Amino acid sequence: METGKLTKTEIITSLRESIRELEELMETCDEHTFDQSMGEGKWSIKQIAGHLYDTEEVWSERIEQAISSDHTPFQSYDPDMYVKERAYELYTAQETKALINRLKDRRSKTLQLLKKDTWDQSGLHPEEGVMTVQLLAETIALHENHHLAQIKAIMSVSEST
Ligand code: NI
Repeated sequence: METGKLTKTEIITSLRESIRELEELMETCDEHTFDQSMGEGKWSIKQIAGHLYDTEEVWSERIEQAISSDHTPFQSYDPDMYVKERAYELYTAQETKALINRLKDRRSKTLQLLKKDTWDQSGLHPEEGVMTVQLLAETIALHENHHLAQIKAIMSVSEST
C-alpha cells in the first residue's frame, strides 16, 4: 500500500464510499459465498468483513489517540490473532451483515474525528514510526479498498460456478 498520495478530500470520499460499497456487497452476497475464499488457508468473506471491522476499531482508536495527545505510542495489533480469536468464520451471514452495520457506525465516528481537522497530529506506530492522522486515515482507506477488491474477486468466482 503506497500512502501519501491521496488528498484529504479523496481520503474522506474513499472512507465514505467504500463503506457504502461494502454494505451493498454484503446485501448481494449469497449465503454460500460468504464462506468462500480465494483458496485454502485464505480468509473467507466473513473473515475479511470481520477483519475490516477490527481494522476500524484499532485504527480509529489510533486516530483518537493521536488527536488527544501528540506522539502517543500505539498498541501493536496482530490482525490474524483478532480474526482467529473472534471466530468470524462461525458468524452467520446475518451476523456478518450486522457487524458491517456496527462498522458503519464506527466509520461515522471516525469521519467525525477527521472533521476536527487535526490531520497533522501524530502518534507512534510500533513498526511504521511516526504516523499523522492523515496517514492513519489514508491507511484505513487504502486497506479497505484492497480488501473490497478481494471480496469482489471471491464473489465473481463463486457466482460463476
Ligand atoms: Ni488487511
